Amino acid sequence: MFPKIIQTRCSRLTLVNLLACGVLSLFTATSHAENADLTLKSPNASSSVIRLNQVGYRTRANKVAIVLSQSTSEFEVVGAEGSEVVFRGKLSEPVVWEYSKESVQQADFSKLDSDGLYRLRVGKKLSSPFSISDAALDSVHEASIKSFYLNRASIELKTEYAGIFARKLGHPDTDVKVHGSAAGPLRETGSSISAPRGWYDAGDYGKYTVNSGISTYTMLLAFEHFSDEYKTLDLSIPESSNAIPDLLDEIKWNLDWLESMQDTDGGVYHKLTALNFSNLNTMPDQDVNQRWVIGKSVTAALDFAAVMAMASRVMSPYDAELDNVSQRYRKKAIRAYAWAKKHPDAIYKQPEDVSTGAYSDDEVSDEFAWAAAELFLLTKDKAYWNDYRQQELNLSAHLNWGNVSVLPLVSLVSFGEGLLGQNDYALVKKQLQSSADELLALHEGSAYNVAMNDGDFQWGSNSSALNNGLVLYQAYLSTMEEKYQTAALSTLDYVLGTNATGYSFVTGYGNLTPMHIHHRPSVADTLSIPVPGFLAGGPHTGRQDKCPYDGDLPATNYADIECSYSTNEIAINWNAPLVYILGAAVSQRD
Ligand code: 9MR
Ligand code: 9MR
Repeated sequence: MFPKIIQTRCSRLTLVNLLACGVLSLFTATSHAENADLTLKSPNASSSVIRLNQVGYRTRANKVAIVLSQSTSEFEVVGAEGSEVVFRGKLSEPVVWEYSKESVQQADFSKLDSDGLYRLRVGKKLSSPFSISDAALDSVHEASIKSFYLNRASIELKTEYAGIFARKLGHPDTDVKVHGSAAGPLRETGSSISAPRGWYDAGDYGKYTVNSGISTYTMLLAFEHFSDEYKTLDLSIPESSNAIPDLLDEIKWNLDWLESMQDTDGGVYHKLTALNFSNLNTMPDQDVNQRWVIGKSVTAALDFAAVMAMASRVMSPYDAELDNVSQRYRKKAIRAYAWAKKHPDAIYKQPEDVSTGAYSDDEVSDEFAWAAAELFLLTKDKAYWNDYRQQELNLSAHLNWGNVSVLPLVSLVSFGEGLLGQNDYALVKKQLQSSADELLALHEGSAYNVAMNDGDFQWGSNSSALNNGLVLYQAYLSTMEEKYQTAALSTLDYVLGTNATGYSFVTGYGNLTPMHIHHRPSVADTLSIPVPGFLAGGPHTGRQDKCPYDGDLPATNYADIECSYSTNEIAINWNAPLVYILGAAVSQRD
């Protein structure tokens, strides 16, 4: 019999259900752990010895748990109630993971492919329950996308779509003032523009062009790579009944805003925020501070150009419904790129009267390469290709908002076959493959089965893991070699519980999951649970927020407290690769 597991009820969701499911899974799993007559009494005691994907494994997926070294060399998988043994295996040799200083062993139960609800047992220690089922990730996948809707600016979230997370409209952004740092001849300091919609960046209410760029691109890439899944996915958002796939509708909410960030000269505002962060305990509608467009930077222009070019390609099949949107995006992309070429030194500098996020980056060759590659793919104009080839890229730097070197390769390999000459295509493919091979080596050498290095344990470390997964997945798409898929999807297991903190980092999903994210609506609403589907930033030792922490190592320095914006905030550029990897996982076919 299929055990009582929430994923069965949540597998094919209406979105109202989804919101209930996000909440329910939080409590159902916890009560399993508490009620079962087992060695472990508290819901998180398992995390002290056995770490695994608390949300679940798809039936034929790779399944590896991490066990703190034990005196026995064997493990078992048992039914969730603790009785029958369904699988026996040997633990790997103990190895110390440098990032948590623990000696750990791997328990590989990939061969167990009968659906059910189970626990892992090592000696007398039992893990929290986990499911094996092809529907295991459906709910978290949909929630990871729905979280973008739940972080929309300029819209009331109605109960019909948002369930208990309904809230009033905040930040209409129809009267945004031009800051001195962003003024030009046609738009003077203090003049007003309208720039509504978009997603809030994170736990704050700012809208930042650079970070929006990589996030929107990643979502568009997910749509392109997993379109079979996304053409029919119903997210229960206000646009669900139109002719556009819901994921594209959601992305377009942000593109609508992004478009309006372009100045009349083609340059692009760096961000749209108040001068300072609002108090944490503030709902969107309560934050009525004046909002400003601030700065015009080369990175904003280039990221804007890259995303508008990509969006122009992806949206073009829907031009009839969307008022020829692809032509508009195309023109905007071309103009932003031309502005960037004229202003290569326009590095964003935070004005003295502003203290919101900076997203400043003075290494712009990667952004130039990315925008040039996207514009080449869109327009087929060789001038962009020549520009692309002039940039020197540091391909061993891992993907994040400030380093997008690998993105032009991802796009050129995915969409450039036939357009690039054979030799050029072979070259970009080889470069992408060698980035993936470096990550594969990290994965294979990792005691925790995750492709992460020192640099990845930074602000938003969970997204570093998933971005590495995204790059690994590109090698799978171009070679169809399973090892890349396995390594890519392991990053998902990592964020869903197979990590040294014992947390499943997606709100609402898992046995032990963040309850106190640094996210204004989650703090300020009257609910005791956070808004679901968000990925917490994750551990690293930066401690920029000066909050109290238990762990002090790269992989353990994490605290589920509101204070901790450096480890427990959420952000669109962290959720976007979560969506991508979940999209990859749910699209996995035999
Ligand atoms: O809430 C802000 C968060 O969204 C940012 O990521 C973070 C870093 O820029 O800053 C947070 O705001 C804090 C500010 O920097 C310092 N004073 C306390 C604020 C949190 O309430
Ligand atoms: O993700 C950003 C991280 O790389 C930076 O070190 C940090 C401080 O500048 O800012 C992070 O981004 C935050 C942004 O500045 C404001 N919105 C919330 C973002 C996530 O914490």
